[in-house]
Amino acid sequence: MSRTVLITGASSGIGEAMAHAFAKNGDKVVLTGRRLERLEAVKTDLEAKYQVSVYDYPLDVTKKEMVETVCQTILSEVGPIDILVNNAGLALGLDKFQDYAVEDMLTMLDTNIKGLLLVTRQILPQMVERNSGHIINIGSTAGIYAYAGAAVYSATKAAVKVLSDGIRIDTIDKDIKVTTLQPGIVETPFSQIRFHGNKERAEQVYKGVEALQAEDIADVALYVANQPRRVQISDITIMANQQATGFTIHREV
Ligand code: NDP
Ligand code: 8X3
Repeated sequence: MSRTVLITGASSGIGEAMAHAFAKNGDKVVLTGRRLERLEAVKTDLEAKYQVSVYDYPLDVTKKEMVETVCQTILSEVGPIDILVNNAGLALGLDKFQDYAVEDMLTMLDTNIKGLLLVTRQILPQMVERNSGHIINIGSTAGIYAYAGAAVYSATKAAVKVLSDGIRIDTIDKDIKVTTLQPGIVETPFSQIRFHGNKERAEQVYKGVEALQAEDIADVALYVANQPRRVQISDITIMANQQATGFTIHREV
């Protein structure tokens, strides 16, 4: 049966790949993100490839009023959301905590934690009311293993895991699943964003290692979403073959 899947951060990387995976599966997808032109391009691509309805709504998850308005508009224009994928997120910088740009720290908190909880707060009540739904939150191996220069990013992803656990407890008497998906190193525009557009530095992150691809994470998200009613995958960690912890990576140079 076709479901309606709302994805935050669907304009790029893992979110875009998940939009393809769900659309290919026959699900309706609702794409959100800040860059409307990117959302439109993804929508056009999906509509050309798959026979499904695709919607797009510009949304900055850090803006409280915008989150409220856009989520309520989606619920009234598209209808109930069966699967919410909280994927929008970012790392900014890779510096010692004592040297960190404060603005970058706050943007990570606002996007990765505040954004996730604001969107979920808007979408979850209709799942509770309908006694049906699945929330898939994108954490990271960074939330399990802290690493140098990433104290705040790691803390935000640890918070994603704990928020997921708390929401699972609060909805335990409802037919609602909550999953934390924790990817390791995935080759996406993530590192370019982290290094404020420095392409050369971003390329170094993936040098000598066969990094995960966005499609690998999308496959896992679809697997998690396609389990029978009795199965709830609470947490799932996906590492690259040459990765042992967040930053313990064997590189062939
Ligand atoms: P990308 O940079 O390709 O994608 C990030 C997405 O988040 C974009 O679609 C971006 O859209 C969106 N986004 C960022 N800020 C906001 C905001 N304020 N409001 C709404 N959307 C926003 O990176 P990835 O695909 O790699 O990252 C996706 C998720 O996966 C993130 O949560 C990241 O932390 C996590 N992750 C990534 C890993 C990796 O190695 N790449 C590993 C583990 C987890 P737009 O700019 O249009 O708003
Ligand atoms: C993003 C991947 O390796 O920077 O979560 O933690 S990493």
